Amino acid sequence: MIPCAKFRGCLLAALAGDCLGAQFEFSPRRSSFRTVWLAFDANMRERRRWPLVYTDDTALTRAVCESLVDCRGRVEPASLARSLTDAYFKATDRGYGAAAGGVFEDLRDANFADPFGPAAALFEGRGSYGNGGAMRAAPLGLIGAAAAAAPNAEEVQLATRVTHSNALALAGARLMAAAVRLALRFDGVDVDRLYDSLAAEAAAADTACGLHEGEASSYTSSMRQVKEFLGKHPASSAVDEEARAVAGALGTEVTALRSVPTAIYCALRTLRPSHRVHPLISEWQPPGNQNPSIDEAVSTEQRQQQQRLVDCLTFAVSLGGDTDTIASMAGAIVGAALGADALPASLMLACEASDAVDSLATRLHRVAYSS
Ligand code: R7I
Ligand code: MG
Ligand code: MG
Ligand code: MG
Repeated sequence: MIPCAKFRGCLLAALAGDCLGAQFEFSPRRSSFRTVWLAFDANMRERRRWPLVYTDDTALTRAVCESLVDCRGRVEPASLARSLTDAYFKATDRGYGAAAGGVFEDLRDANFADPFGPAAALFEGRGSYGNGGAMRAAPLGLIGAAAAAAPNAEEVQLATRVTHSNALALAGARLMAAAVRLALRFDGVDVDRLYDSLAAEAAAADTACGLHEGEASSYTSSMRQVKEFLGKHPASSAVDEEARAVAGALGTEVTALRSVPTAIYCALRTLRPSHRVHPLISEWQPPGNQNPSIDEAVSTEQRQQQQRLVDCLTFAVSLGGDTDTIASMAGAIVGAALGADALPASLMLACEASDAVDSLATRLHRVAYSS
């Protein structure tokens, strides 16, 4: 059985990536690793509840969880459409993609009669290739890792099609869900094996969605670039050059193809046992360590896990562009591998609704193992 702490780590780190990244989303210029880190450090030192609000990424991830819990771990498109739409109308100002609002309005106006219709009509019938399906796919990876009768890749595609029907969006969401599912079983050592499994998932997703290897628009070719970057091991002093190169090659756009492989790189980079967290962060003590009323005293090992996660989120945001989404997806993968101990209490205090996300993760875990 996958421990509940891994479900919680996944969803809480996804929340943290969204909240931390939102302050930088589509800034006109990329920020240095140091600049991003100083902002995060300040966020965690505020020591008040929820200075950081979450965006559409978390609103819809929560909605996916709610629907999965209501449907005993299954993807039911009508339930999911309703849950996503409810989340949207609860707060339409959470930074939704330009096409998303219209889909939710159409779904509501037709009383969810055709959960796939509005999304299929977008962009002259080609459907959106935005990353909005992938950004909410983590719960599908969690539930998919657990029960034998859990959502498979086809069901991930069904869940995605409620808002995104383009092949690039479907394949990206499949790959993201697979990354979370595989990260839950990561042994802490063999990142090459995790990469190989992900590359196989990318190839399967390309084939299933009709994307062709060798063309620029395939996850297979992006994953090959991920492998090249993983082989490089640049020094911490070159972190901003690394970020520039990764952002240019893999992308930081709002499209699934140019954000999901980027998030996977951020996660695998951090999970390599040889990875050294940036000196700014290895010298950092979670602020609550000086203030036990916030952070319980943590062990050396737990502090290292926390530094690793924060290093990952800082690097992801330093890539620029779609920072909330890339950091949220990278966080989901790393959080699934490391578990909830990797979340500093001071970071959880700073992120909106962390308590609600935490209990939702626990409910999802219960559902995953009760069928
Ligand atoms: O994919 P989506 O939900 O957006 C998610 C992003 C994340 O960064 C969130 O944090 C939030 O900021 O938004 O929203 P969509 O509107 O479906 O897709 C995003 C954008 O991608 C669209 O608004 C378009 O600009 C672009 N796009 C396309 N452009 C041309 N042709 C998506 N599909 C197409 C297309 O087929
Ligand atoms: Mg967002
Ligand atoms: Mg936005
Ligand atoms: Mg975004």
